[in-house]
Order: sequence, then C-alpha cells, then structure tokens
Amino acid sequence: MKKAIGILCYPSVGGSGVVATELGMKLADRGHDVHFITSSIPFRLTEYRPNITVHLVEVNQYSVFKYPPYDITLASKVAEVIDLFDLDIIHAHYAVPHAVCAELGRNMAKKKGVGVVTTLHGTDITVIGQDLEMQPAIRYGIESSDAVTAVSESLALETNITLNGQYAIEVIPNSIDESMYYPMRDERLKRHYGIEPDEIVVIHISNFRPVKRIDDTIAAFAIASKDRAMRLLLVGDGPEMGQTRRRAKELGIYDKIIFAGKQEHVAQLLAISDIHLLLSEKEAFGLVVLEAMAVGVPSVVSSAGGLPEVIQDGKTGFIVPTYDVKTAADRIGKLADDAALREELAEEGIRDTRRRFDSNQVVRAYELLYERVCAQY
Ligand code: U5P
Repeated sequence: MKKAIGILCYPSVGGSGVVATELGMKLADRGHDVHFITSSIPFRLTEYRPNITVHLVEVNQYSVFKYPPYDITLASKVAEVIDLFDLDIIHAHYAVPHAVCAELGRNMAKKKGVGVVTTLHGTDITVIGQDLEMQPAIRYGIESSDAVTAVSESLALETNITLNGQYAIEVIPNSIDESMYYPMRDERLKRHYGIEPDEIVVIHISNFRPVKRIDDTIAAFAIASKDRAMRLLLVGDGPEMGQTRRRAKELGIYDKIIFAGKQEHVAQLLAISDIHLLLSEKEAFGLVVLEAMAVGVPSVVSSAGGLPEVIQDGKTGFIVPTYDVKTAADRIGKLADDAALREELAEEGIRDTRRRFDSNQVVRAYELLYERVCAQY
C-alpha cells in the first residue's frame, strides 16, 4: 500500500546522505509520497521528481540562544509535516540526532500512530557511540524506534557491543542507483588528466578523514608503483588533504598523483580506473566499494567493519588486514600485472552487485519493514 513517508537525513556528500536520497527517490518512483525533512536540498536530488517534497529546517539565530537549537527545530518541523501531510512513517537515518528528533516530533504531532524506522549508517556508533555522554541519546533513539536497521552485520554487532544492548537490528545493505553506476569504460577522460594509455589507474574516493587512512593508501601505492607505470587518482577532499600532499612529496610520488578534488560524478572517474583502493580503519559498509564494483573496477580493501561483507576476497576483489600496507601493495601489484585477473574479478563483481545489492530488492525490504511497522498501529 502507498505510504506517506518522512525522511530525516544529512543532505551532504557522504554514504548515508546518498543512500537516504536514493531510497527516497526510488520510493517516490514507486508511488509513495516522500517528504525529506532536512537542512538543505539533498545533493543528489538535482532535478524535479514527482511525489517528492523537501521541507527545509530553518534555525532562527535568536540572540538568547548560545547554540542554535537545530534538533528542536527539526523535531517541530517533523510534527508539522506529520500533521500537514498525514505521514504514516518517519525514516530516520542516524540515531543521533535524527531518531531522537523523529520520536520527539511524533510526540508533538496531533496525529498519533506514526511509525519510526531508524537506519544506522556507522558514524553514530563507531564515532559518536564512543562518547559516553552521547550513549543515553543513542540508546533512546534506538529504543524508541519501532524498527532499527543497520547497513551491515558488522555494524549491527558493533552497535550491541558498544551500547551493551541486545537490540534486534535488521540488516538491510546499501544499494546504488544502477542508472548511474553500470559497467563502463571511457578512455577519453584519461587524456584530459594526461594519463598515458598503458598506465594503470588506481582510484581512491573519500572524504579524506583520518579514519580513511589515506597515509596507508599513499604508502601502498608508492610501493606498488615503484617499477610500474601507474597513476593514483584521488577523488574527494577533507581534513587529511594537506598531510596527503606532504606525504606524497616525501615519498617522491607527487607527480604520479592526480588530485581531482570533490566530484559529483564519480562514475565517470571510475570508468577510467583499473583498481579501486579503500584501506579504512573503520567502515560500516563502504558505499564507494559497491559503486566501483558496479562499474567493473575491482577493489583492494582493508578488513575493517562491513568491507568483508561487500567484497569477497579473491572473487570480487582483495581484502587485506587493516594497516597492512605491504600486503595491500602486493595485491595492487598483482592486479596491475594481470589484466585477465582484473577482468575476472570485475565480471564477478558486476554479477554480485546484481545478486546481493539490487536496489529494487533493497527498496522492497524497506517497504516490507514500513508495512510491518504500520500494521502495529
Ligand atoms: N563521493 C562523491 N564525491 C566525492 C567523494 C565522495 O560523490 O568527491 C560520494 C561517493 O561516491 C559515495 C559517498 O557515494 O560519497 C561516500 O560514501 P562512503 O564511502 O563514505 O560510504
């Protein structure tokens, strides 16, 4: 049955925002009435789509407040949207602040019987969850939700360990927009970046935060590219960028690196790449790994968090122990030297994307969950 769904998410670049936005768009395509309640228009929502309304949360900067009350304003907005649009369900992406705001908002609303589903994406547990001051809020967000999902088994387990709880957390993996990420090669962009046709392109895409271990990426690339014609394509920007440039100069590989900065269309950059690299210290899922797999680029990933649930070692890519730069370099070299192996892993990766991460299956899993939750009221 068609539902009126409120989605609370962070609209900025990053796995959770992308996943929440694409889920909302798919739900709208299937006839649901979707309401994003957020601080700005989600960055992947670039064109008009029927059945989607964005409600912006505008925080007034009254001089009486030392801190602008974003969370309270969001909760008020949730209440307003529930009553104005007769919402059936709120889907909060992140326990803090969104699940807490969803709970507050539904209590403030005149309409009763609105369900709350919360999806955990990682940072709320792996980063915020470590902060003891925040744990009561995270617990409250989880416990007051009618259903909680996590994007990987590893995150579900870590949530219960961190919060010392026994929460029933359903795992619904991430998916990607198949109309953007599909098997493609496009050599033209290589010329733009001055990449020679025989050079192997290793790509890394992230927000350049310390948890991504860019130092390890650079070090592994330095070893692997010593006697090989290789380039490193770095996509994204963030706090580690300065250190990355310094390290690259120290290692003498600065000229082999292309700093592409923050990009909105990473599929085109994946299309000129041969190997994808993600050696994070923590990673709840690793959406970029799925994106690379869908385009047909095999990944070398660390064994952190949910990454081993996305990549099958030796079948769709390679998994190396976290912090193990030498093994990472070895796997990069192995892939660089063997086009047939790259092809084999890429093909299996494309098949696996369709088998386990099909977006229709994922959206259907959320729809079934919404139906179950709504049936309780
Ligand atoms: N991303 C971009 N542009 C960038 C860097 C990252 O679109 O410059 C996107 C990735 O493609 C991915 C998300 O969809 O942000 C990061 O997800 P995750 O790897 O943090 O889960």
